[in-house]
Amino acid sequence: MPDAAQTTARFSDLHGGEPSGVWSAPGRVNLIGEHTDYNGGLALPIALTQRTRAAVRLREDGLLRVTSDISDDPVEVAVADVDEQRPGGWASYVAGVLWSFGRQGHPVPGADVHVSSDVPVGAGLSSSAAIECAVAAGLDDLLGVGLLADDAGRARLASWCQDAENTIAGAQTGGMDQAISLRGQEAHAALIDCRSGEVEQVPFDLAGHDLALLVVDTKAQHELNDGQYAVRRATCEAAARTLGVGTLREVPVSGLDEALGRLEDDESRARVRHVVMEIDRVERCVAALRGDDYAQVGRLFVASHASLRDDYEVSCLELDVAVDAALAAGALGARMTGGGFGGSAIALVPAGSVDAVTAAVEAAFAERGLHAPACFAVTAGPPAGRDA
Ligand code: GAF
Repeated sequence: MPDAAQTTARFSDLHGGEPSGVWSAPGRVNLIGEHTDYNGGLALPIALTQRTRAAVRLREDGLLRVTSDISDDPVEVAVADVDEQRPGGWASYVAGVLWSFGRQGHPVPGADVHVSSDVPVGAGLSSSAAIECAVAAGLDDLLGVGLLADDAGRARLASWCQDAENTIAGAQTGGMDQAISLRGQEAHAALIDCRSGEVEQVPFDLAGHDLALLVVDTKAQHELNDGQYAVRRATCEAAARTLGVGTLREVPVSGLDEALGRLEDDESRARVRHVVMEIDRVERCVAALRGDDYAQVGRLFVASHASLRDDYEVSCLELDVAVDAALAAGALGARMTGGGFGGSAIALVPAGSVDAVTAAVEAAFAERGLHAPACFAVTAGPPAGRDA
């Protein structure tokens, strides 16, 4: 990824002068706990070492001017005009954060921003939250808000970024991605309780156990604001209303059958079954990680994928091919990660099998005439912060 000096240099080329600083924030892989965050449930993501950098300088004329390494053409919008879907496209993730700061009583007088990233875009690895959190870290520093200083502040900043994504970018996402980007820890997975907002750090050191976590970016298109994600969320919220609970988190596994019996259609039953069982799998996965039982972690990955594929119906051919090929080649477990409908899968593999599993996945894609995937091993990196 371009380092802070390169991001500064690009900023100077495109905006003139120096930025006031450079901040960065990680993408993420969710180990398990998918489509649970907006149900008040549990999720267990790691922050990646792949990061998005934002070089930022405030301006006083009410204008936001954004550039990125992907496109030199600046997007310009008056801060006062930022609104639902305006300016639209990826710049909404930047503009949305300015809007959120204003909404929280910290008006931004304008800004020049240059974004560079090595979080693959559209791969379901949370590239959008990484942009939001890098920009939020910069504004927090430059406006002297001070929320980066501790975990409670970072939790607030994460909720402002989520507000930006929900309201300005138009994706009704649940908050896991912003939480891990701001609150993750190196060499740890974060057990996020999306009801209480609490985060518990769980040691995550695969190398010490001769294991690796392989990401398969399927290159299948993934969009969270195309309607399907919002439909899943709405179905869960309607089911919670029918069951008389605030969120599906309140349905215990022991009461699942009774709850399912009170729902009227098979689709709602399948969605609720996924959510309730997935929250339980997160708890079991944390116990397995703490007990160094990686065979069990693998089994839970497999069960999670089957549930997302069959009950939640958010998988796709490419994700299923990646998971099946990885398992056939010796992975302990594999599953889609993130929102689904494309994006990435993960596989827990013996460290010595990374190349063999990669080759098997690539061969399976080639056999089916699918776009070549990108496979790479990942580790848990640090959260958002200032780079320069
Ligand atoms: C996307 C969303 F942004 C998250 O909030 C979460 O719901 C996830 O899909 C599914 O677990 O990444």
